[in-house]
Amino acid sequence: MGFFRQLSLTAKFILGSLFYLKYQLPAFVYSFKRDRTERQFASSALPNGFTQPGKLLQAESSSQGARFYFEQAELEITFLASDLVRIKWSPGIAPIPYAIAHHDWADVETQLAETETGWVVSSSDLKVLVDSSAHLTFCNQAGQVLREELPPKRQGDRWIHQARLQPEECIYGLGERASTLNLRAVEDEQPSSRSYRMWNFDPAGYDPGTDPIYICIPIYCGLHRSGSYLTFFENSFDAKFTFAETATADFEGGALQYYVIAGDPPQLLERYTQLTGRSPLPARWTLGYHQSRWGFRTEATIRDEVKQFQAHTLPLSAIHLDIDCQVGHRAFSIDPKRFPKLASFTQELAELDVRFIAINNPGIRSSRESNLFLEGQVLEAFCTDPNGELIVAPVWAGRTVFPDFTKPKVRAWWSRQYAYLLEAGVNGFWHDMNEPTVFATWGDRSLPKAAQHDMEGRGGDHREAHNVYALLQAEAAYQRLRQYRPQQRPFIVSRSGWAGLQRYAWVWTGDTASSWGALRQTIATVVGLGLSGIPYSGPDIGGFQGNPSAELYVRWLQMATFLTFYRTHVANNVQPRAPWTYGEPYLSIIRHFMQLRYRLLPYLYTLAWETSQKGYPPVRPLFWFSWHDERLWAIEDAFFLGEALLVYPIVQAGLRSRTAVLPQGQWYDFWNDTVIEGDQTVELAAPLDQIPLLVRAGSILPMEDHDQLILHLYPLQHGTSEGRVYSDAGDGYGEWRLDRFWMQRNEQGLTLSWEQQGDYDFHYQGVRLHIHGLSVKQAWIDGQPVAVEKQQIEWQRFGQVYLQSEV
Ligand code: NBV
Repeated sequence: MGFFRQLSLTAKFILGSLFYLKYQLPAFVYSFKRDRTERQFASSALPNGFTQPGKLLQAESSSQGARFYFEQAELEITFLASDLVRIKWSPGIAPIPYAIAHHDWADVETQLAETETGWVVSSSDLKVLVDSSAHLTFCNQAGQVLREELPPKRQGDRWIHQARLQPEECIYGLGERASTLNLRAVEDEQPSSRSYRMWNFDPAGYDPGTDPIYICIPIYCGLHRSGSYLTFFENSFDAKFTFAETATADFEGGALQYYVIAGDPPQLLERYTQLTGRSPLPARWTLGYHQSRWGFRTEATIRDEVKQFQAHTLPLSAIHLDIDCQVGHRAFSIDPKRFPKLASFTQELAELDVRFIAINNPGIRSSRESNLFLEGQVLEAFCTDPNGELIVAPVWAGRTVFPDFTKPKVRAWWSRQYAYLLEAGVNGFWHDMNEPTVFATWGDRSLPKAAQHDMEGRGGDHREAHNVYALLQAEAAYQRLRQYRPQQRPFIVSRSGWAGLQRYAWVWTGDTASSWGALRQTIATVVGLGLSGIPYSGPDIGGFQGNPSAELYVRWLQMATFLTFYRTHVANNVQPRAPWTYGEPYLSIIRHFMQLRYRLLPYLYTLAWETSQKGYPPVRPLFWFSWHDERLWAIEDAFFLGEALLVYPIVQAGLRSRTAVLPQGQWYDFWNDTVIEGDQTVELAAPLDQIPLLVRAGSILPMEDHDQLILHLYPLQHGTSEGRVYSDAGDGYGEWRLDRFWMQRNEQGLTLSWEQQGDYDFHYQGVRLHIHGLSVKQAWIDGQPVAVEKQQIEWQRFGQVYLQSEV
């Protein structure tokens, strides 16, 4: 590194440290105050000993289930669907249904019958056995045990729930975790104990193993030899989940109300997202590449950055602006000195097909100079302690107060503030620091647990509101964006959240290190988020805090090409990072992958549409399609993108090949069409300009090139398979179309037929078929012979294609 570059980095580092000094004293003072508030309003000490439900006194059937009266507790079992049951233990404060999106379930036929040891409540798909001392056993219809629960315990407000796990059982989910994909660690073939906290938290930079991080959701999927199930605890209080021989969920307060779903992994996610809501279809541009940096201070810097994309022939869909575009880091501000003509600037970017995304933190500067503060005061919008004193804490904008998003009036007021930025052409919002996070020298970096919240009028405190804070902020923003821009699909990226966040926002994985370990970690984190109902996520490519080597950046970007959120972002005290930072040969490799991403947009968009219909995450674990294959349960350095693509990223320095455990079936090497038999472990090449990428035999992979739709056909040896392409205007809520293709392969050749649904016009000029794995001798389209060149056929629309293969 040159002397001047080194000097400028050192100067930056010193300035950066001075900048942080400014926050240190307030952080120190706040930590004292927070502790004092906690002490002053501490809830009464927990009683000694636990209460258990005791003996069963009575059972009665109820609509869709049954009610059980134990000596010390009541249990209500309600089937919402034949494979989804809600379990409610009382006493306890009932949750406000923030997570729940669906309330009108169709009737389910259920039966209550007495057994030798207790009772069984059953539907056509699921049985719940309740014994006389409050053990619950969940079985599928074949009678196989999916889950066995011990009698829950209660101590004061605290509920402790325990379920026995099968020895081989794997556990996935809990929202966003910097953990192994299987959250239940197995050491020397024995499950060892692992705990996770349910408290959204900004770790201020993290490495694999850090817990908790920004999005904690009390949901997990259990997978074992007899099947799989999903459990979601509808309780937003702080909790500790421990997985050892049992799965223990220990909640600081609230009710013990939870849901159990039975089925294979796709069914679990489909049902869970019916309950908590599905991600709406995002605008098509959101699936392109996003460039971000903590350090885009001026219009000129951004203009220059966008020019560089053009100069390097790199595609770009959005630019993200961090807090340094604001006036004193204040919410909803953009500095007019540095962005003097915001509306014409966003227009200039729009003409280049680049969207402008603005950051926003939830805290509002506590100052009589701030209108937002004054308005909020009038509305009693901010969180207070139980004596009604405002909670003021240091964050980026200085002394900050926090809107209480659990109050409907506050959500309405807060969300109106998005209007003028939308008017100025801002296309999306990035919600940061919304755990909520404050600066503290020790202890929790958030509001005191005693902070008061409206909780939709019923009252409550931060113990319950903390984890839903960002969810409600996202909800407020989403609804308002829908209202103000009815013809544009909202784009919100949120750092924190809870169950149901998928209805409103995407997420990024926060302040990761720039290390190979963090790159590898991203896979388990993103897949785990998907299994927790959150389908759109991605890391800061190259990591947030640090300067990755060129190789690390290239490998990271290659992997992220196959994740949903594709964004480079970087901290302000390290080297700025963009696709061209490392020069050649890296730039060409990066360009190739970015262009591949854009060519894959029909595939990605169709997956996004499927997500909106079914709730399946586009990025899936290896066991998704073959959950009975135990070899796949703990693989955490590979993933599926949809059904067709199997991605084996390179997550170690210097590696130029890697082993890959293949699920059953046949696989085509994306780069050279070699057909590989599944159900084995193979070594795949990974020169720096490639990562192992396989295509499932039977896939019809839609890609595009300018105005042409390209269907890559990867036929099975024998049999029929289907492919789909969803399209619409790319934004808004107008017409759509679904093109469905059937591919049938036999000894003589291959037939491809096309069926079209929906009213949106087919917008491609033509279709190119690219045939892999079969050498074509002759081809006919709707009975007419056509030319085949280099395994490709170009045509407009067709009903049926017949391809005769060389013998
Ligand atoms: O706004 C600055 C950063 C942002 O760049 C990053 O992506 C967030 O995760 N932000 C955190 C606040 C400060 C981090 C030290």
